Amino acid sequence: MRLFVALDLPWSLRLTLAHLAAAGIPGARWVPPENYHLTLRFIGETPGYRAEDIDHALSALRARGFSLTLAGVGTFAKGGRSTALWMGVERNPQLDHLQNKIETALQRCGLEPERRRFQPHVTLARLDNVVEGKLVSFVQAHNLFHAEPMPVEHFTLFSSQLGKEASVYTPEVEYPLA
Ligand code: 3AM
Repeated sequence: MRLFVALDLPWSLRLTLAHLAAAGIPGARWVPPENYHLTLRFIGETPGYRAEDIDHALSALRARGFSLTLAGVGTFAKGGRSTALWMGVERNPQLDHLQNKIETALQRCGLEPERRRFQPHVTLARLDNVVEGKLVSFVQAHNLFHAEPMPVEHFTLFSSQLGKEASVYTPEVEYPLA
């Protein structure tokens, strides 16, 4: 199984993001609203016995619920090319704390530490040879975007099946926050 840990989003918020995403940016492959998520930890291909360990470790994790606010947009780039367009998150120490606890729990299960800095985001589109001018206009137009705060009452272990058009993400287990 290919696994990752993420927050899902309320439907009202998905629809708001989908509305923003209805923009013409040649080279953008928009993520379908049912796939929006905020990744806390990408795990990757996992044998069954380890998936069980991961589930136990995540079940034992205790953290408080909180609220978070999506705000601003930005892009990731690799080798000078834009690869993803995303919605950002207002600074949120409780989110960082939760992500940290998940990272620690997964390392105890034997996973290699995640080397990349946690940059919370919701990917709106993946980009191939995007028309940069259109991308810049989109970012400028939506940089001051600010969503309603959303309650975070659980986090989720997802499995992902890679597809040609879009991947299929299946919530496998939801872990409640106190
Ligand atoms: O949350 P986003 O959309 O940025 O790109 C994948 C997606 O990220 C990322 O994990 C999330 C859920 O699939 N992902 C896929 N392969 C990855 C890898 N090898 C990866 N992240 C890190 N390393």
